[in-house]
Amino acid sequence: MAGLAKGLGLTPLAQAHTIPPRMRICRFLSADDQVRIGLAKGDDALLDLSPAGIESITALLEGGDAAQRLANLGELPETPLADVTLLNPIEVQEVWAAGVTYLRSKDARMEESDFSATAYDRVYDAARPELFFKSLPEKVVASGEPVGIRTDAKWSVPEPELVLLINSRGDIAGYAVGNDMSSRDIEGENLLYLPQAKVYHRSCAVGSWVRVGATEAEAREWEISIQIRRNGKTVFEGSVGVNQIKRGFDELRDFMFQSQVFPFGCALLTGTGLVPDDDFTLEEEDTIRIEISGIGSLHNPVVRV
Ligand code: DO4
Ligand code: MG
Repeated sequence: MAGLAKGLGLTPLAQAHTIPPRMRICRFLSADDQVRIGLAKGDDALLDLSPAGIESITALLEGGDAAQRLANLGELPETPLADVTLLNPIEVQEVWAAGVTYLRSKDARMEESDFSATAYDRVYDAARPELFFKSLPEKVVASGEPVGIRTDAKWSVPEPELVLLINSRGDIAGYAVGNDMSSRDIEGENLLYLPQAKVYHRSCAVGSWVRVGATEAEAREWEISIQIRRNGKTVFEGSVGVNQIKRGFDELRDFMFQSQVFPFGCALLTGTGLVPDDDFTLEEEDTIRIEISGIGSLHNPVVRV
């Protein structure tokens, strides 16, 4: 073990570690350029899970109770976060998104659109939620990488959202921080343009931490916050409680799995409750920082794509 840790450029721990109550895992690039899975140790370090045979987030989430498995590990090598690169945690999962799950999202969309306004009103109250495909896993942007605003859009916003990581059996096995980048003028012009407003180069960011072992009741106590900075100044900030989401997580999961299979599970962005005022649009070189209190933060600069 000590030899393996040394070979990886990591410091072996003298004693078995104590698992933190806020159990968070990540995918990271080690100092020797290997993709590995890590368990957060406080805010500044991680434990490398490869000596415990944990080589993917997908396998851990598929295996059943990830938190229980992580609580029963022995001694593991520790490394400072400053020495590694954190990667996007979505390995092979399709990424989907729910919409109009917060009142603020419904109201803002009704204002931005003309003849399709009633669609938002109706779906907010309907039994069936709005669910749409958002991204292939390999196109998801990691924390630190640029998110995109479309060249042909005039009104672009980030959508800070809680992400559910659901395994192939439909268990909600983890939670992450996501950004459902959107072109409001394109969506507002005609609802049939939604895929163009939502699915384009660099339009989906997720990262870096996956919180495991939390119930929906715990997640509903978290706060989602956003800060957008431009030329050294904050140009938009806001926060909303996860408890403002209208639909239950199981309800969203059940519709996701209705007449559908996800062989490796899926990721589901659960909708936004934070929409800037109508005179706000993102600009190139803005920076976006999204934080969810129970998970961590996602930060991305903005580029035109
Ligand atoms: O109906 C369009 C998309 C809604 C959405 O992405 C959201 O509410 O977060
Ligand atoms: Mg959204």
